[in-house]
Amino acid sequence: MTTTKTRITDLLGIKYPIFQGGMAWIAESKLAAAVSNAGGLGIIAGGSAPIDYLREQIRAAKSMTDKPFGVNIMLMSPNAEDLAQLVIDEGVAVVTTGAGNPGKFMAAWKEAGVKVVPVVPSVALAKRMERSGADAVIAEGTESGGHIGENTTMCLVPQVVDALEIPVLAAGGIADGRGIAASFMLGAEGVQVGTRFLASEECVIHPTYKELVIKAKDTDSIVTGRYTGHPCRNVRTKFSKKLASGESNGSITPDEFEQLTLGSLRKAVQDGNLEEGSFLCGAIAGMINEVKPCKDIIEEMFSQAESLLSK
Ligand code: TUI
Repeated sequence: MTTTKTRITDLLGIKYPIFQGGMAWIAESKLAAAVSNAGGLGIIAGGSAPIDYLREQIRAAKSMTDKPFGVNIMLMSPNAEDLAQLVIDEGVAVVTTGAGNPGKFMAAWKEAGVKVVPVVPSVALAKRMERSGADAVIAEGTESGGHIGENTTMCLVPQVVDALEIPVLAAGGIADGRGIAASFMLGAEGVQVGTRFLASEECVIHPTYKELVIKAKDTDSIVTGRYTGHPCRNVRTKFSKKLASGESNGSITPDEFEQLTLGSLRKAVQDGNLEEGSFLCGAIAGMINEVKPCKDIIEEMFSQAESLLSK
């Protein structure tokens, strides 16, 4: 078995079937271009950023790479509708979506020739996405950073693979070649990786954020906000522990929780603010111990996966 020629590499004309996660506030043009130049699919995160900023980011990425890259649309964002149109206007090759059902945009994207790869946390949504014309799906397990579903990568990926004809990428808990090899054993034809790229040279987050990822142990990610309906996995810090205990003992109401976390991702990414910042990261952070260039990360991951799968 080879990990470097799949329906995903054929579909997108990329060397390695690896997407860089569309991490809000984090995944901008420099990171996306570095991943695309290394042979993966770099992705610019829409998050809740203004459209003019995102147009600049897309154009900046075009100036830094002649390879395909994607844009992630966070469907709960108020900018989702405008961004859905911007990717068409700018001729972006690939759209990934998160935190919702992108069904209403699908026809316009397909007509414009944009490849559509939604993130799905369940078999039911995966099937709906296939029916509405998705080119592939990303089955994302609860090991992922940020906003998560409940099912694990190990359980979700093979069930989505069995239910669909289109190719499936695995996400959640993948940060080395063993994770890629395991994903392929589950039937995936590619992977999406977020947390590993936080600790890349090209990732522009505050040094405190990178240090938290590098220093994290296996037990250092926690999920907060389940009671708001938007559970988020992040690094265990004084702030996230305060949120978690307020959530479990009832001293913070869901409304107060929303107020406390409003803007908290920006405070983590730009200011490294340990008092009020949410440092989103996946459960695999404990395995990441070194900052490297994206190219080295990707090449080492695939070389390890190939060697494991050839045994
Ligand atoms: O979207 C993510 N990860 C994210 S988004 C984000 S920003 C945010 N800010 C405030 C509240 C929530 C998020 C930080 N991290 N990953 C992809 C993902 N999509 N995970 C789970 C889902 C998902 C959940 C429900 C996708 C579809 C879905 O559908 C529900 C429906 O409408 O059927």
